[in-house]
Amino acid sequence: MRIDVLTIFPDYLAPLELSLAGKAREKGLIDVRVHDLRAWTHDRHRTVDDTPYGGGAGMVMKPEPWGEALDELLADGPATVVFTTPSGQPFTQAVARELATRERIVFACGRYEGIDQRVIDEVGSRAEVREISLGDYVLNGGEVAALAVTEAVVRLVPGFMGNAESLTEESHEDGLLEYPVYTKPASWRGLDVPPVLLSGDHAAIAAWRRDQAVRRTAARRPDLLPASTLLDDVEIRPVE
Ligand code: 6GU
Repeated sequence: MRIDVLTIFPDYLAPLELSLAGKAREKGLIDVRVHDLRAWTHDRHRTVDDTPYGGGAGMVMKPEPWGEALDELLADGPATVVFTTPSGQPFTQAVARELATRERIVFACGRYEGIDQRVIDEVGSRAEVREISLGDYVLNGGEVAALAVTEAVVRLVPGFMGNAESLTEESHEDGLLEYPVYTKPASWRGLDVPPVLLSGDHAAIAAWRRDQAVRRTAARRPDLLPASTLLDDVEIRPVE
């Protein structure tokens, strides 16, 4: 998978060299290229923004540098173009799974009050476009969102994770939050690990974990429960 990131703060994307994405890069599974949008400006001040038509606070990102940058990156072949914006579709594990199937993703990181709408409309006429938000809060720019989306997507690329089971047995993959986890020692500061986990009874452990996952989801994220296809006869009451 090739990932290009267009931003006016290329240093912000340095973490892509580290950690999970860095490992995928070393293994040759992903090819990440970060580009400074200002490389596609032509004036002395390398201007990327201007005042909004119609008035109002803040600045809008000018269309020309975006148009030329996207022309150049899309000339290498088809790609899904992801605009990171607080007015986008909420990013979820389902969106991550979909993006993980793509050969190429180009992230366009917006700053200020956003990018001139014609950029999104025009690239939409020649490439698959997604507008994605990290959640219902405001960041200064889309760079952190591009990092988060990249990390969530890259770990789903086949061959990336050593243990394929840990991909399916975690929060959100089955529509539920993950059950609580414990490790040694069995007793710590007077707190004991739930005895069922020490019982060796694998069916009982699976049933307990599922029950805990449903309780946690009901208490913290009740909005997720109708989407789960796995709901059966677990009684829903608050997590103690
Ligand atoms: Cl993708 N960008 C900005 N600027 N703010 C956000 C966001 C993105 N997602 C949540 N808040």
